[in-house]
Amino acid sequence: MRLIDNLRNRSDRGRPATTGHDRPASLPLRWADLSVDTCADHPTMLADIAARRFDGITVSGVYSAEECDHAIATMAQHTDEMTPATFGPMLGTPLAELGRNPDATDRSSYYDQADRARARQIEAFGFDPFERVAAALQPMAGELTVTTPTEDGRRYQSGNVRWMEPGRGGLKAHVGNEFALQGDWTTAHLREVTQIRDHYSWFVVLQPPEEGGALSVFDLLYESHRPADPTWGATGRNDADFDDLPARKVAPEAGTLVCFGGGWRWHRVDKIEGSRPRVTFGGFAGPSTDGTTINAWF
Ligand SMILES: O=C(O)CCC(=O)C(=O)O
Repeated sequence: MRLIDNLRNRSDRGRPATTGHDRPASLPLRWADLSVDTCADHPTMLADIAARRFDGITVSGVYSAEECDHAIATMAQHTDEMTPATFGPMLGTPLAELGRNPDATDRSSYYDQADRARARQIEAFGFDPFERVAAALQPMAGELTVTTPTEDGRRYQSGNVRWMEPGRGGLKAHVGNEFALQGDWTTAHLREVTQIRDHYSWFVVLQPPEEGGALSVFDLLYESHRPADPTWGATGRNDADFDDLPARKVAPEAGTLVCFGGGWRWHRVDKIEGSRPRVTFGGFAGPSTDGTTINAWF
């Protein structure tokens, strides 16, 4: 698999202010484009996003292009271990999948697969890729420590790798609170230790697509917007009603971290075009209930 050329300047900065529908193509959401060297200038950023005072950030330089290239080439050798999703395969199985397994009686199978996925990630990158994410977020976390929670010594999956293939529709419009607030036994321990309402969504782009595939962040909040199709099925949902809504388009180059209020702000991954999958490493995070850490999980 070939990593693509530098896609610098593909974020919405500099894009035309209107679409063919005479609607704004980008919104003045409260968003900052940072680099790993400038994160320390924003020590309250994660608290501000959690409190809905700020919408999101990009942080460039979390991985190098060579690290992304190497990781993708290595992980591509393990397609047999990947979990199918509507958009393509994933290396690492979401906690939410546990509830769909009628044989599961506890979370041990989730922790087992989290261990396997982490080992594959470390093998592919040559280091634990979440450690770099945590190091980038840490200066913006105030007194809190960015980490991954454990249950009886078993570690949650910090994030998974998503191959979003062209022609499969991207990831339909959603908002994290739709799912996070359902609260069955699969998330019972997570909810004890982590505030999952209004969680952060984060991902690092490992390979941008050729065309499309931007993260669209809409000027719509969880409480104040009902989608035309309220259900989420095996293929996601029909989100055509979002097509002409103004959105901030976030489409950074490989190695850039995106962290935003995905729990409370409607968003989607636009349809992916061209011949190359969009590949990201990502997950969710939220402040711990004891007020000491920011916990990442997937
Ligand atoms: O991986 C992505 O780009 C999508 C992230 C997302 O939609 C989410 O975390 O809710």
